[in-house]
Amino acid sequence: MNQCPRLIIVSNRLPIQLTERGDKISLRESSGGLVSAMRSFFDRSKSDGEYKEKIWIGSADFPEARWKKFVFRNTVSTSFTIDPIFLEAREYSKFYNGFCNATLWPLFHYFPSFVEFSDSTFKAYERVNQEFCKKISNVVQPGDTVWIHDYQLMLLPAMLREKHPEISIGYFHHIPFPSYEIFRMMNRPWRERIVSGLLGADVVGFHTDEYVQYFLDAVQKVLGIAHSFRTVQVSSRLVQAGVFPISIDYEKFHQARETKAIRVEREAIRKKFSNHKIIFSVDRLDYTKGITHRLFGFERFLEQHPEWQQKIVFILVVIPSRQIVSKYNERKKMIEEQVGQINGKYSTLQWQPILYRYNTLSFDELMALYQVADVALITPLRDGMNLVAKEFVASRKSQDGVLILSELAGSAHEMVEALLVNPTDKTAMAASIAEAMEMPLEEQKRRMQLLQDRIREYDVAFWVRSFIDALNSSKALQAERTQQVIDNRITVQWQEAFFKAKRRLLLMDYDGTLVSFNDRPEAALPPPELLSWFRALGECEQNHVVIISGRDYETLAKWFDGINLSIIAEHGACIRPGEAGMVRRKRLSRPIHPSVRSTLELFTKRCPGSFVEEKEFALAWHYRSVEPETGFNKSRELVDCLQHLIRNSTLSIVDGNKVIEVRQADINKGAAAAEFLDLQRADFVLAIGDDVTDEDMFESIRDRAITVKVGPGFSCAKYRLPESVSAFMFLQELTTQVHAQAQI
Ligand code: GDG
Repeated sequence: MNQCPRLIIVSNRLPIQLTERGDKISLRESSGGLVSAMRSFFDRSKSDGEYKEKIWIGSADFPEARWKKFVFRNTVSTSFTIDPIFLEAREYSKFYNGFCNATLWPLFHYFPSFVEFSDSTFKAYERVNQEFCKKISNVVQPGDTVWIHDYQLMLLPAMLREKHPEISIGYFHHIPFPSYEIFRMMNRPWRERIVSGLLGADVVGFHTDEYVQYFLDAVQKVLGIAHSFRTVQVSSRLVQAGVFPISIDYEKFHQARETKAIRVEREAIRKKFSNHKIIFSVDRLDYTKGITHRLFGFERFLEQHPEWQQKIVFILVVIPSRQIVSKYNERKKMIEEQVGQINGKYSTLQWQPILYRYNTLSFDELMALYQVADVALITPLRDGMNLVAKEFVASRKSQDGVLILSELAGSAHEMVEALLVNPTDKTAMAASIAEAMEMPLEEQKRRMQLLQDRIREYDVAFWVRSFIDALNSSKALQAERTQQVIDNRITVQWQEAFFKAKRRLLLMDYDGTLVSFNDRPEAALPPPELLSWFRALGECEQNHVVIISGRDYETLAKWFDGINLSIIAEHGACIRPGEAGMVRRKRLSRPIHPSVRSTLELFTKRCPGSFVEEKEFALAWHYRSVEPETGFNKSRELVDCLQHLIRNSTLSIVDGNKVIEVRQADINKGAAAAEFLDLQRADFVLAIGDDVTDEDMFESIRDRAITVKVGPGFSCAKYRLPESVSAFMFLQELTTQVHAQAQI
């Protein structure tokens, strides 16, 4: 293990600019959100020495020769060790302008009609991700943490995992993750590559809970892997999806008022617009930013509120971006025509409603604008988060000013004190501008204070810290949840413990554990050897065998008639202690709603081979005999449908092994198993099962029992028995040898 863990940050572009003028080459760290996030985090955590080295890997937008010249002449002094990847220009363009910005960007921002589908740009995307993988492989050492950023590198986590199974990999997604209806517009191979690509990470992070849900939904629908508590099991690894809303370096924006350069800028703007209220917006040129819709909203405001004409100015700053992609140039033309049209219509000889600028801003100019504006109008049609909204709030030292924010930006989830608008609704936008104009100072301050308190507390250092903590604890969880595979040594230990024990309790699931699954559940009869083995166990009063199953009581009672064992049927709804015990049935608080039954029946009709099993406390839809892909797809649809249906009821859904069951939420194997344990005082307890319903049992008695999961899949059991080993044979071996010894 590496004694000096290192953090390797990976993003499409490096956070530096390397310029060459004449003989002089200079390097400047860029002021982007991610680099200032990382820098401020490391500045604050310098003393803890968590990472001995931080390396930033990304593609260079400067020629290799310039880098070599620079490194030869200088010691690179940045917050990070910079390690550039040099990609061939045409390849990079196919990757970046092609698949990244003409396919993924519009699709993930809900602009399906803008999406270009091209196999050749996807191939370039694969190749560039592969180049990143090669580069990182040359650098990475055991014990390192690799943190990959954003949609340009979604295939990279899995590529890297294949080569370095043990390293810690995090991925953060900065843009929205779309709903499945949008995501599925990509062909199946791309979908599979992207979803499995992301699952190469240990933690996959998003800005909002909604994006996490959409991602997990895609995992389930594309790869058929179910999730629970935002965790997915990929072969023997656990992958966690989490919500980590990115933020800003609050103090950098809050304290910036003090610099002279900003003061000069600010005073100049104030002087120019001394009798005007200022509305301000700044965005990269992008169709997702909703600039044309915003202009419509502003125009509607001028139309409906003539009293504000000549008293207001809208400073609209658009930052040049992605000029090679045709959709961006079209957008520029549209914006400029619209600005011209509004200015033409409303201007007087002394006044113009919109001051439009198409250029980048220096940090001082940006700060000055944040500080002088009365209103920030930030109305993207979609935005992963939107940091401008947070920067505006942090810059308002005197706590006045109003933020109007699109409800479709990720930041709207946290910034609820802003005036939230639908960016396509020009009437609502006009009303919000009017409300902002008239808002009393006290109310402005009340809202601003709440917004500032939140951003100060959950700033960017918090974001980095919480992601890295999640990554570290995901590794710890993996270690904890990695089941020990049962071997000879363990079997011998258990035999000794069994032999010594005064009372032994064996809690055994039936289908999939003691007998194999059968297309027809009624045909999965216990084989004669199983019955005789149970009989032998039951004859010794030290042993207490419990069959714990989702099956109905009558079937189990008939099959095990005459054998001294207990039955927990229907996941605990019906319990019979011992052979001659009283059968106890729990009462259903009310019958399962008829709409659940009709839904299951509808799915049965649509899906030949499936059927509904009626239990006393549950309804189960079985799809074991359905063609696998159809069965799986239909079962996902059914789960979605049932989730809506049973919301706010006392029912729960169990997504079992080729069966979906709806039942009372408080009835489960966990509660029933714990009840037996509490009564028995057994000093050897073994619980064994294969299905998700057995997880309740493992969870509830984990600290008091030997818990064994049969076969693959996520489990909180401590031990695992490979599917290839018959659970019945294993148990027989365990107990009969002990009995043989006892006879001697
Ligand atoms: C992705 C997601 C998510 C912009 N122009 C100038 C300038 N900026 C600075 C702003 C702000 C940042 O760039 C833009 O903020 P975004 O939130 O749009 O960030 P992006 O990196 O473009 O976008 C987005 C973000 O990632 C973080 O996860 O919020 O949803 O699309 O910091 O101040 N700064 C200066 N001059 C400019 O001309 N000085």
